[in-house]
Amino acid sequence: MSQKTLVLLKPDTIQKSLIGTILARFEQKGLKVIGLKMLQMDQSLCDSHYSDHVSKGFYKFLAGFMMSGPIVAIAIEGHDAIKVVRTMCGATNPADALPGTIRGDFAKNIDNNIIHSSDSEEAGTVEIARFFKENELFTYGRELAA
Ligand code: FUP
Repeated sequence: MSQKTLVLLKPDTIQKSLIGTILARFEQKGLKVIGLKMLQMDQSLCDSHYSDHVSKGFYKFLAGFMMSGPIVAIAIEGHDAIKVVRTMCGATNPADALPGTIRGDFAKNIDNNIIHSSDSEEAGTVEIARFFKENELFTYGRELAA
């Protein structure tokens, strides 16, 4: 089943010059990039994106990290994209993330864990709409890749 998911490359990804390396993994997997932008989160965008976490003890630190520098938002489409992308990202805590996963290979600790991806199809829809206007999302074929 084709699904859409939102990926955020967090400020540590940009600072470690890993944008291309991580984006390439998704392209090489055959997933389709349907939206792509660089931005810096503000408090209100961060609060809505992490609405499940705003009351938690770690939130202030998480929000400070997420707003500390530019991020890259990627809307991705593909077969079972929610599960495929989350599997590629690895466990939330990089200490638990397997080698070969993005967090397993590149992330330092849970405070700086490189990447976000939507955890359900519903979240994917809501999160993509939060970061992209309709005219920033694209539908296209792959005839030229043949
Ligand atoms: P994920 O779905 O993998 O992004 O993980 P969560 O939604 O559970 O957590 C979102 C972010 O909160 C994580 F990327 C890191 C941060 N977090 C902490 O800093 N401490 C925690 O105990 C749990 C999450």
